[in-house]
Amino acid sequence: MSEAHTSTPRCVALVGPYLSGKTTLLESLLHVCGARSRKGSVGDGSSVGDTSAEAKSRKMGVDLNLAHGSFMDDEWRFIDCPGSVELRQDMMDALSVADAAVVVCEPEIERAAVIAPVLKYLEDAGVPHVLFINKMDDTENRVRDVLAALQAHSSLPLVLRQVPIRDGEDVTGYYDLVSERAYHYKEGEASDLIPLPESMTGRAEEARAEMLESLADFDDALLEKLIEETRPDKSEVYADLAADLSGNLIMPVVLGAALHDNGVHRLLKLLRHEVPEVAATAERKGLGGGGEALAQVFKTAHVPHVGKLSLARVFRGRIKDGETLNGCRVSGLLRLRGAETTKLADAGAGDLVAFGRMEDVRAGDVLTPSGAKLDVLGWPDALAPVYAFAINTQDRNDDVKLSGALQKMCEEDRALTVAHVADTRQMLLRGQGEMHLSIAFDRLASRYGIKATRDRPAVPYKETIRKPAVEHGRFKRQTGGHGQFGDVHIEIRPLPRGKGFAFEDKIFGGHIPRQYIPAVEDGVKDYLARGPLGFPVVDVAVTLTNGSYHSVDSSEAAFKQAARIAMSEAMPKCEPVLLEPIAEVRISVPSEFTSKVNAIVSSRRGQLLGFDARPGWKGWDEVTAHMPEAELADLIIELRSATLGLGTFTTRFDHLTELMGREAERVVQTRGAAAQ
Ligand SMILES: Nc1nc2c(ncn2[C@@H]2O[C@H](COP(=O)(O)OP(=O)(O)OP(=O)(O)O)[C@@H](O)[C@H]2O)c(=O)[nH]1
Ligand SMILES: [Mg+2]
Repeated sequence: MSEAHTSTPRCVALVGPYLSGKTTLLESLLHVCGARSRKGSVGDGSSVGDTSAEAKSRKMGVDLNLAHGSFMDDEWRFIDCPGSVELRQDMMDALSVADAAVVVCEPEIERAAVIAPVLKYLEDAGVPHVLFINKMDDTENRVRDVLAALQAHSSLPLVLRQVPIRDGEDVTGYYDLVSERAYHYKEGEASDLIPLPESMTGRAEEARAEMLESLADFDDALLEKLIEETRPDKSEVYADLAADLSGNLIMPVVLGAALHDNGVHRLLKLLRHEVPEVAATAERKGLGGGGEALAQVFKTAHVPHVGKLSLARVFRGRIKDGETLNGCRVSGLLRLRGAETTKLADAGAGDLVAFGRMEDVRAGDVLTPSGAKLDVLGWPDALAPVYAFAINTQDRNDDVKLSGALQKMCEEDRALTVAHVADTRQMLLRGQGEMHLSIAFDRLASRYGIKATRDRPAVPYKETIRKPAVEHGRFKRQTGGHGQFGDVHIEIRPLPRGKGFAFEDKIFGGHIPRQYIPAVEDGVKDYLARGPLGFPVVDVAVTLTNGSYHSVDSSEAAFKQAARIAMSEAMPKCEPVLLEPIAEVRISVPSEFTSKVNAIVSSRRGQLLGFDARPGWKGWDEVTAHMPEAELADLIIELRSATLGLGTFTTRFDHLTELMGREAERVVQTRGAAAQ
């Protein structure tokens, strides 16, 4: 058991900011693992990942890319995650089954903050993570400056493992601070061992001392050696590095250029020695070692011609094709590599597989042969939506097809939800941003052949009244045979904001028989669904004060009609006024952007309520404001463009407020009574 590696496959997720080079790194990892004879590229569309039409047309990752390889007899499973903030859900879900993450970032200083959300998520989820600073072939920035900028966004100390060797401005190799060896990069191959250039010895020693000091913070024996100026054994340093990564005490940092395979061999070696095994990951997630076979599903994919696939990690035991898990049969056990699939007879602990046609299984489910309920593994919450489209079919005959397709797409992507809004009679597709929803929209066409249209979501305005009124409504019809007769006197008065609707019956002496009174209330409510301005009416009280009936002709329907008549006569005289929904919005941004947020809030008719440090986020603020819902539809777009894509917000309905003047006129003209 003292061996640094075992034969169980380990799983690493590639995460990090948008376009930092994760899919390129996957390609390079597979190349170094010998899993691809020719290395592909995202540039010409020949990579293992990003093969879908939606990924190719956008030149970005839109899905999880799974792949596998072996390096020095160790089995690896890779999950390359899309970097866009709008596609974070996939990353979060994939991380819940990974043994570790490689955070891929660019060697940037001004935009270093783009790494913050990923690091914060990894820290909160407790996933061990290594930082790979990519694109070292294309930078003049000094590594120590890049590191200082990145450190501001990590709670864990960044522990630099290599220093770059430069020829002029070009990075041509690196010095490994643990093995104390220098290497020269070689395109497509492992680097050559070279002597450390003399000019670098000072910097190398300094960086090595810094690394050891960071490790000594967690190892008293090492600290003593450093104080006594004894050189620690390499094996001791390696052991510390492995323990500190697994224990989420440090974030080791390596350098490279995935495009040229630079530093990738070294990265794999680091992973080989330091990434925890699946048993340790299971333990980290609260799962004991013994017991029956167990897998957790982290993603559902509906693949044309294949059907539903449940992507899962086996945490324990061995699972066979055809076996029953949670009462559902595994019909097809597959290994995925990009868009390719390979059939397997069985899969053991550590493996990353796809179970075929388990219709009742959802992402997050923990599967076992006995189906025992286990919630120890944990599962991230679905992200709350920040953007929506109202969606419709161009051809009404596609309506059933549309709801079937959306159901599948929402199952595949938990950050995507569909809701029918009764007030506005719209079907809303909600998600993480314009691009997230556009991808879904494109898929409706490319996968399901559905042409849909999209609109802005309508704001659910309401209306109320400012003055009371009394009214008499009579419905009388004589059309041969049975007639119809209902007669009511009502009083209408405004209620305070937020009180909704109240109905009171003050009939005495049987002027209207009891059985007709609910019909009067129904008639009033019917009317209130669309007031004089064209919107649902709220905050009114209606009192039935008097009336009369006919022993033969009166009916529930007649009283309902009489009530409607009384309401439609009275309400326009009650000074109807439009009510606009106001939300409480909490906007989170790095504090350097707080003043920009204040300006955005004011320009959108918002009222600032205050700002504070964002709980648990170093260097971030949370601004709270009341903002009209009408101003929130594209808030995320403006917010992201003002904050390097980092700003986010949550919102919840707070209250309704009167809307008057030009804006109210415009709403009534375009959406209300005048428009219908
Ligand atoms: N110069 C240079 N360019 C690179 C390197 N690695 C990746 N790139 C380029 O960076 C761009 C993005 O690469 P991807 O691999 O698609 O990045 P990604 O992180 O997977 O992107 P998303 O999944 O969309 O977040 C491409 O144009 C790559 O060619 C590198 O090491 N050096
Ligand atoms: Mg990618």
